[in-house]
Formats: sequence, structure tokens, C-alpha cells
Amino acid sequence: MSFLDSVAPDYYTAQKAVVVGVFDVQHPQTKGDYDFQEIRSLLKTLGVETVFEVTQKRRKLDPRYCIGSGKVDEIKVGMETHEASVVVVDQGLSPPQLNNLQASFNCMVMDRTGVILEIFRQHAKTNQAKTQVEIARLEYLLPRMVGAWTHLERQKGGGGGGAFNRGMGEKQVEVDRRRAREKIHRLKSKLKQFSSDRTVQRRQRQKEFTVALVGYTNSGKSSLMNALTESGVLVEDKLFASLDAKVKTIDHHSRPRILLIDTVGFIRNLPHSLVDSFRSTLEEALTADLLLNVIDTSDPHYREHMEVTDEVLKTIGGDHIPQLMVYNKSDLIEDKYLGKILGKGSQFISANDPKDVKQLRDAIDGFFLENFVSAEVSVPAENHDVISFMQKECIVGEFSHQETVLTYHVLVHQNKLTNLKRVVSKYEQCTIKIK
Ligand SMILES: Nc1nc2c(ncn2[C@@H]2O[C@H](COP(=O)(O)OP(=O)(O)OP(=O)(O)O)[C@@H](O)[C@H]2O)c(=O)[nH]1
Ligand SMILES: [Mg+2]
Repeated sequence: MSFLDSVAPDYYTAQKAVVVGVFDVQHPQTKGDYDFQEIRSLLKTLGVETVFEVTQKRRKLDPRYCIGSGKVDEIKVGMETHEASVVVVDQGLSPPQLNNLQASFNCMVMDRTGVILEIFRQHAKTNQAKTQVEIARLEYLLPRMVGAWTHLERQKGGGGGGAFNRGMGEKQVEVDRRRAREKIHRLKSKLKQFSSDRTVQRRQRQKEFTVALVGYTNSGKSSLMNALTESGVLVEDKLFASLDAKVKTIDHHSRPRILLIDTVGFIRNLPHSLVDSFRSTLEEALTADLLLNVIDTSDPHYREHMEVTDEVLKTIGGDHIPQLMVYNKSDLIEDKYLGKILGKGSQFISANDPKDVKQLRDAIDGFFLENFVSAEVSVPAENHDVISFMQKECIVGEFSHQETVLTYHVLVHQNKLTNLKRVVSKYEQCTIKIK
């Protein structure tokens, strides 16, 4: 077996883990108890049970182990008492830290990035998502291969084989590294192909309004997708249930059609390699006319989740798109005044309540009615200037023609109306009628 071959999906099921929560001393929120809730849910998604929790609070984190030697001993005792087989550190570890800890505990050590990557790997369904995750996984593994091999050798009881085994391991690491780099290169070109296919699909969607659901993982995006489109997208009380962008029509009868896009959830410290490789999936959200920013209001950390969403949107360049804030899971909130406090123009709803879903639907319609103007533009068929402006900047609906004059029904954003009028006014034979 090579370390590049990933473990079977059920490898983690029923494993028991000791989890280390590391307080970030630079961060002001070091007071109080460490919140293990999220890492516990992440591990549960993998099928791993958290059996023992340890916190590490240090002024300066140990560059070799991340945690102090006292804690290492405490973890060893915890592992024995609770028969744990994995140690999970709830933050990113440098490759040497991960390798040193692995050697010290003589078992598998995962950091937060490793856990998230593994969930993504298990949940990726489409070819594109699988390719994206594989790139991220290989990039993560590349600098960590040495430790992985030493660990495997030790597990095989290779201590007696000594230098011979070590030599074999080193050679294998070199081979694996080269294979990994080649594979990353291949997968990246494959990914580019997916992106260009998507651009074509997107162009075909110009006649429609698009709305994208974005937000922290588990906030209820897919539930809202189902409720608004009456479709059967996977909804699970698991983190990262959805990894592929899904597109559905809200209402088949409305013209223009409104398409709803469900996207991958965000999370605190989302590994950079994943943000990068998922950029193409998230690009779907970037072409949207409106973002529904979905928040699980029942989560005590919802404010931090909102910050993460803002950050990711900024990173992928989506912060300029108009947003409708959707404070979801209102049914789980005792404090009924919260809805009033959360600000005008936002929605305080439950995805499980049809009345609320209708209210959200009306708000989406309202957004488009408020921001878009319907117009009828007549133009000679050979006038590419006006036609290409409309195709690029407007939502073009039906058109009719009388001899060589075409009449387009378009929806144009308020901000673009002046520009459209200006292009039309350049040509005597062109007219625009606002409806
Ligand atoms: N009580 C309650 N539960 C909800 C509501 N909306 C969603 N849920 C539950 O929250 C969990 C997560 O919902 P999803 O719709 O899968 O969340 P998501 O944002 O798509 O999650 P990811 O795809 O993992 O990013 C599921 O168990 C849902 O049934 C709500 O308004 N009220
Ligand atoms: Mg989902």
C-alpha cells in the first residue's frame, strides 16, 4: 500500500478519539471553557466517537509538538483508559508537529484540516467535487508524507528491520511525492475543463434570475432549497452534507424563472487548499443576482459563523452581491424578540414552517421587483452593439421580429438602465419602452 491510497470510507467508523482543544492565546476569547461542540460534530460526521477531551492553554505553542509534555502524558493516559485509537487536535498542525505527535503517541493523529478534508472526501459525489477534494488532499499530504511512512513502518513492527526499512520508506516517500505532484497537475487540468463547461451552462442561464444559498455548514441551506423548490436535496444533521452546487427552479410558472443554487457550507478555519479548490463550485454563487445568507440562529456561535461567511465571501470575491439575511431555525429560539432585533430587511424564519417559507419567497420576488425594470427594446437585427449589451448586462426574455427589426423583452437592473438607454439612443432605428 502507498500512503497516497486513501483509507476505506468506513475506516473511521467506531474509532474512539482523544480530542485536544488548543486555546488560541492571541485571540481574546480564551476565557471560559473550550467549546468542543463543533469538533465533536465534525468527528461524529466521520463516525468517530469523542471519548476524552483535553485542553491546552499556553502562552507560546511548542513548535515541535504544539502541546506541552505534561499534556502529552495526560493524553497517553486518557488513550489507555478510554481505549482510544486516534488523537485529534482541533487546529492546524505544521507537518513536523503532526509527525512528532504521531511518533510520540504511536497512533494516527489528525488535525482540524485533516478531519475536514476526510469529511469532504467521503461526501464528494460528482466528478468535479471528487477532483477538487483529491487536489486538496494531495496538497495537504505532500509535506506530511515522511511521518506517515515512519508511522506505517512502526505499526508493521519494523523496528528490527531498522535501517533497511527506513531506507525503503524514504525511497517510497520520494516515489509518492513525485506521483502526488504529477497527479495534482493532472487533476488541475481536469478541473479547468469542468470550469469551462460550467461557463457554458451559465451563459445559457442568462434568461433567468439566480439566487444562491450561502452560509455556515448545517445552517439549513439545503432545507430551504427543498422548501422553496419542493425538491429532494439531501438534508442531514451532519456537517458538509452538500458539497456540490445544485441548481433548481423556484417556481416553474414565474417568468423569468428564478433559479436557486445550493452551495457547500463554510466553516471556521476552512483549509485554504479547500477554499481554493472549491472556488469553481463557489463561482456558481458568484454569478448570482442575490445571495441568501443563511444563519442557524439557534447556534450560540452564530455571530462568529456570520463573520466566517463574510470572510469566505470576501476571499472568493462575492461580497459585492446583494444579500438577504435569512435568520433560520427560529422555531428553536425561545426569545421571540430576537427576530425584531435582527434588523429590518432580513428574514427571521424556520425552514420547517410553510408560512415562513412563503414569506421568504415573497421577499425574493420583492427584491427582483424592486431592483429590476422591465423594458421592451426594438433593434435592427444587424445592430450588434445594442444586442450584445443586452446579452451581457440584461436578462433577456422572449423576442419577436417584424421584418428585420427585433423586439426584445428584457429585465435590466436599475443600475444598468442608464447605460442601456445610452446605447439605444446612439442609434436612430432603436427604441426602448419601459414597462
Ligand atoms: N428545527 C429546525 N431545524 C432545521 C431548520 N432548518 C434546517 N434544520 C435542520 O438542520 C440540519 C442541517 O440542515 P441542512 O439543510 O442539511 O443544512 P445545510 O446548510 O445544507 O448544511 P451543509 O450542506 O452541511 O452545509 C438538518 O437536520 C435540518 O433538518 C429549521 O428551520 N428548524
Ligand atoms: Mg446542504
